[in-house]
Amino acid sequence: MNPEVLQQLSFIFSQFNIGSDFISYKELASGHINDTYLIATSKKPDVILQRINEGVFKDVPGLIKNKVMISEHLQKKLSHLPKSERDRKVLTFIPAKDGLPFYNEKSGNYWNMMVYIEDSITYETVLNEAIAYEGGKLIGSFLNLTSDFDATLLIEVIPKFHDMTFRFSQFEDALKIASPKRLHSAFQEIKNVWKYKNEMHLLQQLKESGKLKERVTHNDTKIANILFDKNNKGLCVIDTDTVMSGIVHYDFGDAIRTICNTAAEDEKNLEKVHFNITFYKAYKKGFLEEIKDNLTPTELEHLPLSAKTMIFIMALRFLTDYLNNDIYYKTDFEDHNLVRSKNQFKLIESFELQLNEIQF
Ligand code: GN1
Ligand code: MG
Repeated sequence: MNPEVLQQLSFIFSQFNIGSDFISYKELASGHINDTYLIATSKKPDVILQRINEGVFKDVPGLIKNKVMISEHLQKKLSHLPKSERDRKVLTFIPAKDGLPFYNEKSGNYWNMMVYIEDSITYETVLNEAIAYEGGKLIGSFLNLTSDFDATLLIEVIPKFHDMTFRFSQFEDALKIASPKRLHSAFQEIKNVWKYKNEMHLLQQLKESGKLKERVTHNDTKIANILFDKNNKGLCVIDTDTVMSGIVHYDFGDAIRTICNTAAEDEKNLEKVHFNITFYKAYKKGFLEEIKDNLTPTELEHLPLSAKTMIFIMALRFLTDYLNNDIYYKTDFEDHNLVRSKNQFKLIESFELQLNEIQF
């Protein structure tokens, strides 16, 4: 443990209303935006302390209010379950000593604390069909249970987050300022962006014309944000930072982006990157079992397109950040964002080769 980090975390910990002592910390480094730590405490439960990136999120108190409201809603919807079970299926936020659901350091950093769900597992890639199926059930159930929550009560934490036109305009701005070196390295990916442009705006057009209903969506449904228990049963959807109003396609598609990728989203060896159709079918089965009655025929019809669209939007965003010299996502090496973008484009290619099977 780094002594400075230890000192900072134990101080932040002491600002929260929790009747136990700080023992040790471990960084959980899977996210690309926030800093997340698992804190071992003297009395159970252990907790998660998270510093929210206020460069990315402009209204952190609003974001935390969103998360707390959604957790409270889910807790009510699952009130028939014993508390011990409910507490493993829904995130519980712990307030600070002043009663606020976060602690704001003098330096401006915002922290929030959650109960750590014991004996839970996360994956970066899916190992088998059963996990894909459970992932689908959990995302479907999240959407189903939040479908009666008034999405207009949620603030838009990142305006136009999944808006394709907006992501294209950011990409075009990046093209203007990118270095010749990076433009050259990303030549093929830039060409790909233009190739898919029209098709990748279809969902947004349907949304804008009112044909796809807006509702509460999670907006970051990658596999790493799904907790499983020791028997690989889906437990809880975590990282609710980006819950906002959206369309089911965002969550259906973004989950597939990682669940059906045979490699991690930043695997460099593209030969390892394939779209796993068996996992797609298993995921879709689980998803529909939970939410089918809550979907319109138009929503259903466009689920396959949502997979391609969400893979594409991440390819585009990683590429844009690469052209901007890595100002948004955390990166571990020089071309990390380019690797991520290439990986997502390879996944789209593999998706396209299997489209006939995916549509049915
Ligand atoms: C970011 O930080 P993390 O891993 O929760 C990003 C998502 C991307 C994801 C790609 C606020 O999420 O949109 O899908 O990286 N979150 C934000 O792994 O931009
Ligand atoms: Mg996130």
